[in-house]
Amino acid sequence: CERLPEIFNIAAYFIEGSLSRGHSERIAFYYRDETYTYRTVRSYVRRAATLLSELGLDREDRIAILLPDTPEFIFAFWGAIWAGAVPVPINTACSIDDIQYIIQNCRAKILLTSQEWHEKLTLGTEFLRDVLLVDGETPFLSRLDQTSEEATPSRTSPCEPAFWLYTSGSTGRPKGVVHMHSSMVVSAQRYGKDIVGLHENDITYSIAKMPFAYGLGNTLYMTMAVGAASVLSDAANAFDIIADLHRYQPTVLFGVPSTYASILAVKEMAPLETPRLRLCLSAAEQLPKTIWTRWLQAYGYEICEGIGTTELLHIFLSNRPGECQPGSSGFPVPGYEVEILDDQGYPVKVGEIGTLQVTGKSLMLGYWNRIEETRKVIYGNSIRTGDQYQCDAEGFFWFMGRKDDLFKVNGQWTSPFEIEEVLLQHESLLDVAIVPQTDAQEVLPYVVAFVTLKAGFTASSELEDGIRRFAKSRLPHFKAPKAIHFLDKLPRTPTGKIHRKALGTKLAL
Ligand code: 3SK
Repeated sequence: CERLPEIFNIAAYFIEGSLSRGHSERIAFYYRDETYTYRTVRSYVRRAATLLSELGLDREDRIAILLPDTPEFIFAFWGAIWAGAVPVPINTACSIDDIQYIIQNCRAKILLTSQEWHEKLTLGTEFLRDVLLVDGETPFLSRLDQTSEEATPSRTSPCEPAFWLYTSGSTGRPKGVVHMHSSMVVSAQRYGKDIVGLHENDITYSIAKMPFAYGLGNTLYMTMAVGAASVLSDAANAFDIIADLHRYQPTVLFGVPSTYASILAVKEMAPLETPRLRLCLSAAEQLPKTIWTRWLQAYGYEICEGIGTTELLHIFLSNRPGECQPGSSGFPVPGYEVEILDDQGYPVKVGEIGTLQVTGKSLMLGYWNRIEETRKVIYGNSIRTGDQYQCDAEGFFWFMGRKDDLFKVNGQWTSPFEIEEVLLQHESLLDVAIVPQTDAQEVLPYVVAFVTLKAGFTASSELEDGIRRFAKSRLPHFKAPKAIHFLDKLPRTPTGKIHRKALGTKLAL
């Protein structure tokens, strides 16, 4: 745990800190046509703390927040922490089944959501005492308007639970990742200030939403740590995102690879005009070099790629602005020690593939009520992320896939990314996912591609042949896909990563 005073409340630290640093009249966030200053945020956060306490939310009790990125999300999140309780944001992109599981699993005493979501849920009453709605007869905001703002922050400690984030693996139920009050201080300093160089004149725009650790940092607390502003948006496609970028003119764009690809795909129809943008970043998934290069050619910005995990709260490996190595995850963020280990736990040699182990002070306390899974990944102060990496002689880290993503073809370990990278250079392809396939006749695995097409292209056997020929001319023959399946959309997890397991299942059907 980071060295901080014995009594430490992260909500008070950021919110009172922003006022004492002279940011009270600065804009903290933009939402639709509204702006919220740091002073207004403090007022609503204190009111939320009072209201939640009055409703019986005690220290360490959980409040589930099932909302898109909105002011209510922010007030409830910080208000709960201010009161010593523990907010649990839930991604509205999760399945209903997982949402209900999370509300039950975290034993939320209060749920904050909208009428529409509430009607979709069948909620148990074992733990849940109250449901607060952001709309309807007595919306949450109007209740806050009627509440006093006198609450003093709960006297929490830096190492006690402050908030949870649920992470979905490719199998099994989502796991509740328990984070301490100190974790955000570490990520805001190490990544937000040291790498991104956030400062008070920045306006950030994040594609990832706040219930995802990447979005939480980009939109909520990294900006707050420096008195910057962020945009709360629910833009769902490239055109809406471009409209937002024009409207708010952010200086920092926290993207994900599929968004960069889809903005590029409509560049003739919707050119980007963002004179204030100073930095483009990417995480959550491997960014293909092709997209990196096209983005640079089209708009003149490099994309600064990094990788994080919910368990470490934010990014721990990152390229540095101005010296990006396209296709790589860069090198360790200051304050994090990153090693690549073999199956026996020894560091591998330069160029060899192994499992990533990361040590850093933003590490979670553990997975809620999942001791075996916690013990499997935590080694002292470190975590083994399950990501397969290699490091080159210059110290750049290269992601090879999750352990389950790598497969052998023709006796060679193969990463899906090297094949996806090549296919993405085909003029017709927007999105590509490679998975191995073995069928009854062919004992050895072969490569299969799932693809989506750019506007103006139609699936046909000629196009399939053309893509196959294109791949064969650029890859060893055994890595070229034997079959190509055209989809309207690739299946993605709630945090936007390609759901490779679901594609494997498609093949089995
Ligand atoms: O998936 C990532 O790369 C990521 C980045 C930042 C924070 C959290 C995550 C999972």
